Amino acid sequence: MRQSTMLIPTLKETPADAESASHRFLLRAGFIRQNAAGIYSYLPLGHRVLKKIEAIVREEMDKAGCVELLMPALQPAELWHESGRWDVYGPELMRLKDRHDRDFALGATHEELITSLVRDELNSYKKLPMTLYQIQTKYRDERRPRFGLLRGREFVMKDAYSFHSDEASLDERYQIMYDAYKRVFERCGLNVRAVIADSGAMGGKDTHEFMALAEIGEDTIAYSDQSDYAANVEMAKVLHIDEKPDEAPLPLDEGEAKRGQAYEIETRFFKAGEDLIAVLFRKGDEVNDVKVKNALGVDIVFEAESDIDPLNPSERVVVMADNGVKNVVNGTLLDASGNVRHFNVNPERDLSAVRFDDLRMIKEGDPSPDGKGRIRFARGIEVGQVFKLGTKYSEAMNARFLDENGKSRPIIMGCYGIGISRTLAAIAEQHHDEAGLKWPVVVAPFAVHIVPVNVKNAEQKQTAEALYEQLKTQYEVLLDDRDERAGVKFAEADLIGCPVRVTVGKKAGEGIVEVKVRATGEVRECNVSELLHVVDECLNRV
Ligand code: 9G3
Repeated sequence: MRQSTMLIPTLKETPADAESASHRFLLRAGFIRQNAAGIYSYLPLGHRVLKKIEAIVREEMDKAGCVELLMPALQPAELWHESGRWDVYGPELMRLKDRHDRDFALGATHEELITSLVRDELNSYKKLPMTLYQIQTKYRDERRPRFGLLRGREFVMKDAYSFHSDEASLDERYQIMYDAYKRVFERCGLNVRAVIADSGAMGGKDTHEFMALAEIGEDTIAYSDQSDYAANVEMAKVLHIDEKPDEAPLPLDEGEAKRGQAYEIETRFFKAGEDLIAVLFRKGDEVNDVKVKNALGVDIVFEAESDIDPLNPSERVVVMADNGVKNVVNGTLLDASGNVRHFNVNPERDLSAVRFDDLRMIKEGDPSPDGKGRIRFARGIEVGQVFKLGTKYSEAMNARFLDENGKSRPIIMGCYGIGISRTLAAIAEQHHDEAGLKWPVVVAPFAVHIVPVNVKNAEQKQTAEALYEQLKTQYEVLLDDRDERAGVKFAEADLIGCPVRVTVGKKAGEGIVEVKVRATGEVRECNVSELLHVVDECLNRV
């Protein structure tokens, strides 16, 4: 492709609102342009990368036995009423009315749509299992879109849905998708960790998130330094180790309160529906709301205010405590405002009615839940997620099948997402330096970037054109045929980040050109007669 025909509006300055590296460089290198908050155009270079990522995803999905289809972005509200989610989601679900004043949702995800599609077809065990997928634009009206493509309001997702007659079949499909996801991200050149994640409001049970490691990531991963254990920090289990100080238990509230981390027990209150929950935990520990809601078996809990005394509750309150509280002897119980309410609290004697559970956030240095090594933290960008949905949607929407005994059962489902546009940004986060982007070969907008230093020099121009004609038979080549200063061309080539750059300069007359590997900065001269071989070597090594 000739650069003079391409729309690559590079920027010299970093736009003020670009807070992440990928946001900064994708804007500056002319890959994307913002049209509104969280809404972007993929300019030609960005579009080429997006299509390459889609192609890798499509190849792995097809290899994994998934069948592609395409569903509408405009979804009739009736389906979201059937699933009960029309009223569950707030302003994040974008809604509109058609000319007949009928309600529609702009698709944030497609569980309802796909279930309504298959429920009249997949009505016999003979037609199961089946896995369908699409690559489609999704809409989620994020309160705070940020970091460019990392958290947009319109984005490209591959979403797959699987349908099964039994759990064993779902488990098998889940593993196939899990392995396919590992291959997708490996091929994209992304350093990704699959972490145990919380199923959240999605119902179902198992779920894993695929996290691209990056400082800018919004999620925190807890991983073991000596095994492949890794979990979303909110899901990481804390191994309880029974270690008590050898101190004699004293009578409750007699004498004086002992202060400090070893003795203090803090209290926090939550509301779960109508219930008021008090959670006791050791000073220095942090309550994990996700664990509290999962322990209570509810979808969501909200922080609550209360000055109730957890030991002598004046009204109905469920009192729970993190396992760490068991190791306290002669503890000092602080109420939600941090005031001492009791002291010399000894759990076996004074907290016998309290329900103990793993309720705290895991911390760096904690033993890994699998007993191997210690926990470390890393930031990650969630680029993929696999869910065992169970029958949440098939029951709500009456998607049933007749089993081999003629008994009607709800279809068992799984769902699997990859953020295509988010993956593009994650690759940029992991592959850049201060000069710009450094695309892995398989997703690069072009494999080779030919840069003649001075197009006014006949020798350089002819050599560049000849090399372009020759190389483009083997590779995708971008020829910088613009009449621009050399410095500008080099800086822009580094910004755009094609894996190999061929510079045609003064030595063109002697048949010598310079080859630069963007990823390593390695530069070497070679004769034009051996260029194809050298480029081949560079591309296969990068
Ligand atoms: C909504 C809105 C936002 C949402 C959802 C629904 C996240 C929603 C979870 C999923 C689960 C899986 C299929 C592909 C993989 C992920 N944010 N989720 O359901 F209405 Cl506004 O999307 N869906």
